[in-house]
Amino acid sequence: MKNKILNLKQQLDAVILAHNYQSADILDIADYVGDSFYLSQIAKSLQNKTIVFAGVYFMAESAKILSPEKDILLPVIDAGCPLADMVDVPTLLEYKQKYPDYTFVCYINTNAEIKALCDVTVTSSNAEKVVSKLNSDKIVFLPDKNLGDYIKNKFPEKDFVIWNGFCPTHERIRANSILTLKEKINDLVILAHPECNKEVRDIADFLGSTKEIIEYASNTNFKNYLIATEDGVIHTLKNNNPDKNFFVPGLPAICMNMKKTTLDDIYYSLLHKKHLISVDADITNKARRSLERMLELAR
Ligand code: CIZ
Repeated sequence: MKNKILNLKQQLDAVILAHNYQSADILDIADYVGDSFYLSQIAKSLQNKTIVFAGVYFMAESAKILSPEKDILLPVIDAGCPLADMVDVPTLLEYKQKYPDYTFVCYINTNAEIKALCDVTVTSSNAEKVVSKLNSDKIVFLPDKNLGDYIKNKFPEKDFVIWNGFCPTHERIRANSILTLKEKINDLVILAHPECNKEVRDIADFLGSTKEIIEYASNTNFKNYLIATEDGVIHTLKNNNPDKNFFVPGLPAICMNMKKTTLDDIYYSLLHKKHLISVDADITNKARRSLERMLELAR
């Protein structure tokens, strides 16, 4: 299947992008691996017309918004994001009425019509920088309450209204499982994603996005790391750092949506050009403004 994919990819002059949370066999055949924003930027910079995005819906949609002229394919159309689905347009419009003088900051894990209604998008790696540059002390942050709380604590002078959403995969990671492992393993360095709950964030040695967690483990010289984020990053961490040990607390934190995509899906996505992502032109223009504002502020 890997050879079939590589041949077809060459024939079609296509590129495969895979999110850090994909399964190992997908990560191994991808041309580029990274977080959703890095991959959207890569999609924009490539000359190739056809891009297969192995990830979840909002990611392929963000790539399409930044590169409307390209064919962005999502191999499994119902690979969604429960966190992104925790915001709906009518409730967001109610919030906008209730908080008319607030700046609406949305996490990249949102659907296009939500980004279109927000002032700026952020990722977990640039949220702090973007918020620090906003000319506003009143912020509505959505949809992730954990990332929102983490950012809020960095800006005690600002007034935050935080949406009540969460990532079910990160929410399942428990501080007591981490502490149990810490008792057994000497010098365990805890690296956690800010989508984790407060108890986990409070005991972490380092908090960062997938990209920052991967960089931190590669650029430091400890032996034992505990990884509190989706399990997909472990493959890259082990490949990049064969002499280091990576542990997970309790059962691995697996996002079922991220793991829906298989090699067969990638092959049939290329063969039948499916599923072609399309975003309404008006939504594209408004959502692109929110994404481009992030780029400008995160520079
Ligand atoms: O930005 C992303 O792709 C997400 C959802 C998480 C991360 O930290 O990479």
